[in-house]
Amino acid sequence: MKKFLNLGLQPLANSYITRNKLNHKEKKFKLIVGFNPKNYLVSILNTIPKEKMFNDKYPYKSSESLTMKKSFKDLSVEIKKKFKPNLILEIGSNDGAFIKNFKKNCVIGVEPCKNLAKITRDKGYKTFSEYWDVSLAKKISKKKKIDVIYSANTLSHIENFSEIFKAVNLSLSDKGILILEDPSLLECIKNVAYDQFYCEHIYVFSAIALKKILDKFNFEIFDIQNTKTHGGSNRYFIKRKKNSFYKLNPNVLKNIVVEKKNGLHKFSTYKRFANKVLLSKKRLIQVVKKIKKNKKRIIGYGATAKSCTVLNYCKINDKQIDFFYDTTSYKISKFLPGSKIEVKKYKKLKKNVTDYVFLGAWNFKKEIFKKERDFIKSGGKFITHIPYPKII
Ligand code: DWN
Repeated sequence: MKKFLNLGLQPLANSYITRNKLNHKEKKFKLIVGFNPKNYLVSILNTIPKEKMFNDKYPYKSSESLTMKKSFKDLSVEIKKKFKPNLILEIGSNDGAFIKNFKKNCVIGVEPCKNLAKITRDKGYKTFSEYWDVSLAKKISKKKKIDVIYSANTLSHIENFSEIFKAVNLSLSDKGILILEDPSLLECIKNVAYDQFYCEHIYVFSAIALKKILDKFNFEIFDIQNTKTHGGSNRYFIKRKKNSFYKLNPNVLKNIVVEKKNGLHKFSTYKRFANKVLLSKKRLIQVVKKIKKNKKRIIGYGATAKSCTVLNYCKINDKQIDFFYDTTSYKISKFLPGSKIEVKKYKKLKKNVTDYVFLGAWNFKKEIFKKERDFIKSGGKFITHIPYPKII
């Protein structure tokens, strides 16, 4: 593993602090990112035990954004039409944004965060509140095999691939397929989106890396869709190698060629990225400093896990950003880890409240700008660091 980026000491990204614990010392961990020239994997070097992050108080809910709800709905329509599955399973079903698009008797959720699993179970969806592994796969697929396994923004959080793919192989029907969706490394590099790296994101995948991993477990990618969600993601359609039912789509080779053209197989690409990250940090600090010099207020929008990386790396705290607005009930009245900026219940933006808004949820820029068009019309400004720090 060759290190290329040091994002400093970081707290756990989703460990929002309650007011009574504000003065407690937070645990921080080195956030260093590396590249493996053998299998092209880009990953963080110090991993945190999963139980410390995905527990009974996990604060992130996929259904907080219309963009994600629509994306999951559209995909469910496509899956029903193309693959006509009798049984679907989602690994990391979160609050049910995907599974709710299927009939209750043909979908299963797997969600280790108990507070989230309870949401879907209470709505009548079969949900296993466990980590996806071989023993769970055996239990679930004993009587009936699964036709489609879907997993969005989850494989990037799991260190041990071997357990995952063994469990997938055990539970899929003969023609069964796996669909994986995660942020695209190519988009991350192009957008200097260094905030895709935090404790939960052990990996940011490229197609060339995933291909090598899958090869080891006798799986292969037969189609790739490039989606706009989470700042640019890849949706990989995967089958067992021996399954000849699905033809190889030319998109697979196209993606591989583009990734190689952009140097994702070379360490020098990541060194260049690290230099751009350093420039991004310097520029964001300058932008914020200038606004504060003019005695203007800044608030944040979308208390994301990604913001945790940016704020802690750039050493921006409650002296610069007064508070964050967020719609997620679990985050409200708590404080962002490290920077200790308060999260307040979302209210429509008003120019008399703030002049500048730091876009923590930059991946939902389109949705947020639509919602806040009155603020923008009245002269309100956003600060974004993607692809480079600027005021918009
Ligand atoms: O992989 C992960 C992704 C999918 O979700 C997890 N490890 C954790 C989490 O990362 P994140 O916090 O960076 O994700 P989002 O989806 O960028 O978070 C958006 C945040 O912004 C949520 O807290 C909801 C909030 N929000 C809001 O307050 N108003 C979002 C929208 C669209 C809004 O209008």
